[in-house]
Amino acid sequence: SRNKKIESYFTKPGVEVGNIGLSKEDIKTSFLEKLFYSLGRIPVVATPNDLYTSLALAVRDRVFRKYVKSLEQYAEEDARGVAYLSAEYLPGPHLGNNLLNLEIMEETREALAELNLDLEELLKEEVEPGLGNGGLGRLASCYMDSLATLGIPSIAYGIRYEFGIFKQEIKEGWQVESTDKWLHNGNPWEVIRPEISFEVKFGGYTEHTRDENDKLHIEWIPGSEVKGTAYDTPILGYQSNGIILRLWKAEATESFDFAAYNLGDYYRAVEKKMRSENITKVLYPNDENLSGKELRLKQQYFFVCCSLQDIIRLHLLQGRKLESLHEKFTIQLNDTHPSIAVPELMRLLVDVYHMEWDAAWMVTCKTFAYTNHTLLPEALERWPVSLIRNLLPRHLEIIYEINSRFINELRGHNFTGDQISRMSLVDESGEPTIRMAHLATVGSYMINGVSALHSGLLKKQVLKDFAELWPNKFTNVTNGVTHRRFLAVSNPGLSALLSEKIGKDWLTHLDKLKGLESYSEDETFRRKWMEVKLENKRNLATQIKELTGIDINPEMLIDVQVKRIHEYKRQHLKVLHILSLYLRVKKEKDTSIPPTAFVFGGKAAPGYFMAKRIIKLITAVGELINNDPEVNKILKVVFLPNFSVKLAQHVYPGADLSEQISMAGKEASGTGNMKFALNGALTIGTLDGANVEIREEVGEENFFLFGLTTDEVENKKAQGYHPYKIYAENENLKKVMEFLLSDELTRGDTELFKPIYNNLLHQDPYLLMEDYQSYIEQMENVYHVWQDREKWAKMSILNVARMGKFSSDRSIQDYCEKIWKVEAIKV
Ligand code: 475
Repeated sequence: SRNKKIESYFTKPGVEVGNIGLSKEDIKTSFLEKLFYSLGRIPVVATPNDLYTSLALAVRDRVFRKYVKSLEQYAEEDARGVAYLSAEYLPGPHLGNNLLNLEIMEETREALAELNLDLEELLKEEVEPGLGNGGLGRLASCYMDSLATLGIPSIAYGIRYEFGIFKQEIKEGWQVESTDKWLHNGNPWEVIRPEISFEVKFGGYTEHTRDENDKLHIEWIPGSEVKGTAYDTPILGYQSNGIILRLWKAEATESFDFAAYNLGDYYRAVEKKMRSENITKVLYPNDENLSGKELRLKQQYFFVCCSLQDIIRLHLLQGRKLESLHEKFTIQLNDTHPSIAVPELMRLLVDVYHMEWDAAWMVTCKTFAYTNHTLLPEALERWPVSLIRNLLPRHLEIIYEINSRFINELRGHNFTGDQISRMSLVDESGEPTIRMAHLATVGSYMINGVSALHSGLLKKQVLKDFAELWPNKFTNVTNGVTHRRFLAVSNPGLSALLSEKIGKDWLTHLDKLKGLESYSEDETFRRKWMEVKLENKRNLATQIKELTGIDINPEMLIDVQVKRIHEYKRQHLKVLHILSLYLRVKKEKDTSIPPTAFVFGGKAAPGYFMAKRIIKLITAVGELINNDPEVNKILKVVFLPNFSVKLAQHVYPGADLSEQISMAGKEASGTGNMKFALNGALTIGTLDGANVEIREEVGEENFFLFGLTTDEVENKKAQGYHPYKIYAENENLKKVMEFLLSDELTRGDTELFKPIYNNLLHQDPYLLMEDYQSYIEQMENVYHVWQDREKWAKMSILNVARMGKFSSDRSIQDYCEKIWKVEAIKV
């Protein structure tokens, strides 16, 4: 049936070029047009990638139509808009999401079926852009979905990394990294804009001269230059507008090879070109950790410089003056990664557009707002003064000037010397460094944390002095997730059940889920609920089998922890619990434990020794348990390789239990916690990040709480914490800990888990020993409730019904009201 003449595929006579209708026939026609005329393929020879690409192109046309409409309207209304600056994005696969947002999922499925093609197969073909590490990048993408859906005039800027986050494979139980060639098969979603490109300077020196009127002129004579070119990807909202994700790629400037070329030194010229392109080659894979590498600072400045030039271009295009920049644009800094934007905007306004310092500073401080995503000291960005001097000599001067004026202001407020040195942008305690969080804070009109707890701690810890100086500049915006991708697209079974009961309004108003509450008492509904969950668990079991070869019985309790591997997130606490169960089954012949599959997933930073050991520990425990016939009917342990947005979309719907077990005070918010609960998983967690608010919403009786609170953690540490003592006094814990060194687990390599063992016994910075008992006990309670599936189902329904607050639509509305003062313009 694939071997037909081209004409026979077009059922409509006289099909027109530029067909963008939404009917089944229109989609079929466009799909074939793309296959024939954009790719030059006929069905018999078309590869799966050709078929996927044709469909993607057909869908992209429709997405662009919506985008162009939004743009027209935004321009017409001369609206105030948001520019979102983020070094990372994790959009996930575009195709399914765009089909949902265009409301053509079924039409497309049928159109393809008539051509003997399966939509699901084509969806699988898409390689996602892995342009981020984890939470922060994914949050940026959720926000784009909501900005588009709500009709907020906005543009998102970032970096078009040629290699995204590394691909993770598990070999002999260890993480092995390889490069992510996400562009290998082409990228049908992006459009290059060769005419939107800007020059970016690096290095060199500055020249200070005075003119005849004694006015100071400063010129930056760079040592090198590169060009940034825009690549645009349209992001469509649900039933509504579209916005652009504009990513910059580094290239050599036109003149790059001039001198060398004329001298006939072709190779030297090309080498220079390659050096320029290095800037956007690869994403740094450190989540919540500094790399401190020059190339990373280059990446940050590169994308900030291009983005600010573009914003200014857009502003001037409308015939406006730069003095009003802050009235038309607000620029959101996604963490400090783009915070070099503060001195860069000052440089552009003062040096390039000749504004007076005070006027320029007023515009700058009213333009930026800054979101902090982490309090971990090792993640707070600091750049050595020497590095900035070499790479961005003019910016260093500007930072010093900002700092000296700021310090004068502090003196005016009678701040003490201690306070002043704590608050200074320059840390002179060791090698002088610039504290980027301070720079972002001084240069912004608003600063926010990402959950109520985190925003509170931000004011109490990292930015304490600043919060005292400017109490009104600090606020909270609790994170949210897009329920369109993480429920409607990824969990069609549950979505259909929801819509059947409460209608489809929840797609744009997640609060409508409240309407489900009363059905938790309805037995028939509960049965349907459990059937949907079981189906999703079967799907997850299939994924697990495909990816790991491990068989999971879908009836088991599926207990999941997926997130970056980090000691503060305490994946190893989960492992200690699993080992305690293993010992019960194995040594005490206790078969009363409900069958459970423990599923882990997440990447470790390639240079993070302990995180990589923790992965090896998980897989070693898996090897032991999964291959032991005495145990493997009751317990299974799985490590899913290469966790990604695509894989996540199978994981959340299939989970029964969500592990959110970080030490209190460390997880700024978490967003996986929200995705699990939205899909009907119950949570076991500490009072950390947004867990606090999730528990508040779903009710404490529907949440499995354990562990110390943030205050208790602080007190414990202040009193002097002795993990060894806890270990010595808890027989069960002792056995579990000793098992880490056993031959059974380590196969004779007794050194294998010593680093983890020693760390827990003698330092234990994240209080695993302290929280162990409380965790074990709460897990017993989980099992107790699990035995009563009706009760479990009730709790699950109530969790979903009460998740309204955690839509990213609500977060974006909060940003609009509390920070941006921007209004929606719906097409
Ligand atoms: C928090 N990443 C989550 C999420 O707000 C929170 C830091 C330095 C360099 C590279 N990446 C980072 C983060 O700091 C990060 O992802 N933070 C996370 O942001 C969104 O939900 O609790 O850990």
